[in-house]
Amino acid sequence: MSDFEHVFDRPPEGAAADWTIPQNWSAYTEVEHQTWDTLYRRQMTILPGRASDGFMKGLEALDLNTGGIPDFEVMNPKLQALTGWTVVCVPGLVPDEVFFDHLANRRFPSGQFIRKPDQLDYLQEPDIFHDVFGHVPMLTDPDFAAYMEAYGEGGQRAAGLGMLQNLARLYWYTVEFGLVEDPGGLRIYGAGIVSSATESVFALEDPSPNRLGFDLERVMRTLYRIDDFQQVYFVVPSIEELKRDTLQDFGPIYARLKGASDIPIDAVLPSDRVFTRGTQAYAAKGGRFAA
Ligand code: HBI
Ligand code: FE
Repeated sequence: MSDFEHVFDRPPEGAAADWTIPQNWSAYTEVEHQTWDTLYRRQMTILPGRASDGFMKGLEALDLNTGGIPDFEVMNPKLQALTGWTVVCVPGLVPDEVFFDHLANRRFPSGQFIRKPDQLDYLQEPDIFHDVFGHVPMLTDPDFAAYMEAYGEGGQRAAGLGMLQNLARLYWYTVEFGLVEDPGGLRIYGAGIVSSATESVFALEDPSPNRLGFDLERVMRTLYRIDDFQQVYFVVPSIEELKRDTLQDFGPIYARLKGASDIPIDAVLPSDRVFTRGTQAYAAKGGRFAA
């Protein structure tokens, strides 16, 4: 991650001890506001019928389409009234323990910067569009709100037990890249998907990836990739069930995981509930780096 621009060893100049910085909303340029509007409008042509009911409802409740990058002083009171969550600004990726402490206190850390106009389609670092458009709508759902708080508390504990790698996989395959079975069919709710025009389509419609039923221990053993579309997506029956599955004591699970092997990214196991057995053609051809 050392090639990331927005990553620091300690709070940079101007940041508080908890790594937060002011949003400084009035300093965003016209081009930066236009970048938000472009990305927002593009997702709104793609997400209806693909994003989960919960995400679409949250997006509407937050009213993030008032023109340009949302002002947190306007957005936060709406979010706080719904679930007690607020969004704070950070300079970029923050250390794990700082990240978990914010989540455990129902504060979601968002990047302050927005991508450059030549990075509309892809960047690895979380910017304010990914963090706010992608993550914040689901935080208006009371079950998801409770899950994320518990994740922050669990992160602090997992770090102490040396199990962070396993817990990070849970975050990846739910919060970032999760699918849910809505009454209308399979839908996306993961922030990494809903904030990406191309992955919003790929995750649901491409024949390449596996789509498998969510199983907590299975997910915690599964490798993932950070540089391209996922090769497997996990489907939860509902966000309420995700919350129930994860509000248990992970102690016994961690004890079992210590002796368990990692599961390859493209594996389909006999015990998996298979929604789609993918062809893996996209990854086999070299993914985003294909000639
Ligand atoms: N910092 N700002 C920010 N956003 C993240 O998503 C984030 C982070 N620091 C650490 C982290 N995520 C992950 O390492 C944990 O989910 C394990
Ligand atoms: Fe994210």
